[in-house]
Amino acid sequence: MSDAQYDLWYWPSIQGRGEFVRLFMAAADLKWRDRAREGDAQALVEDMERRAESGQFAPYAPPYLVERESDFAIAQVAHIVSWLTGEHDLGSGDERTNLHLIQLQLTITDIVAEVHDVHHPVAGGLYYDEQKDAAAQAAKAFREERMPKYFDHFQQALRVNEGPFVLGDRWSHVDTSLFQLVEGLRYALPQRMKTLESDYPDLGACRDAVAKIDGVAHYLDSDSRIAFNKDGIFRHYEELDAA
Ligand SMILES: N[C@@H](CCC(=O)N[C@@H](CS)C(=O)NCC(=O)O)C(=O)O
Repeated sequence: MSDAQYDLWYWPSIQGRGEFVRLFMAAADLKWRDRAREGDAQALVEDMERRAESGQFAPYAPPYLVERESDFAIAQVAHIVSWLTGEHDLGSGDERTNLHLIQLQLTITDIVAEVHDVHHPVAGGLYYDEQKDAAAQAAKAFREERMPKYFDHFQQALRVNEGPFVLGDRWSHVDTSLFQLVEGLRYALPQRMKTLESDYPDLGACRDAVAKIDGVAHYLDSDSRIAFNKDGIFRHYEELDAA
């Protein structure tokens, strides 16, 4: 019998959006089962169908997290990590600050959607090869305009309490997601990150501090942390990267 409190449901062969939830749970020492990795993608499809037919509110898309004892299922990365924050008393202790953390997490959701749209600017249902020209255009705009604008914003947030985390010396769901954002962009756009990162030392310091959280360090060292690949959200296509 597993002692896991939660079931995470997400596509098994990529980090994807599921990784933001995994990193948060790892930092918080929460135990979960990665259900589609124990089974396969079909198991995920079937679980979603079952929930859609249950007459209860159901997730639209993975990732979603299930509290095993109650079968309560909750979707949307930003929503999942803020729900867990409340459940396990991992917030700032101040309601308005917690709202600002959620605001930042939702902004991370926005940039993650833009990262996806760089390689799929026309349609998610088409292959990358079918939209390469549009992707090149989208990548240029993302690298030159969007990345610095988002990074300015995250750096400003990291300076409110003088780092290394957004709350100062206490990590939150925003920091674990910033870690994944930096890691993902380093993989996808290494040349761009190399030139940009020197302007954003606070972002790198946050990334390094998250990597040192015991639960995260242990997780990163485990088989559960699979490598980035060309099916995930953060994808490396050489032609989309430039300094
Ligand atoms: N805003 C949602 C996005 C969820 C999402 O787009 N999930 C993807 C996988 S990363 C999916 O399977 N989408 C199916 C669909 O949109 O039809 C979140 O942050 O969790």
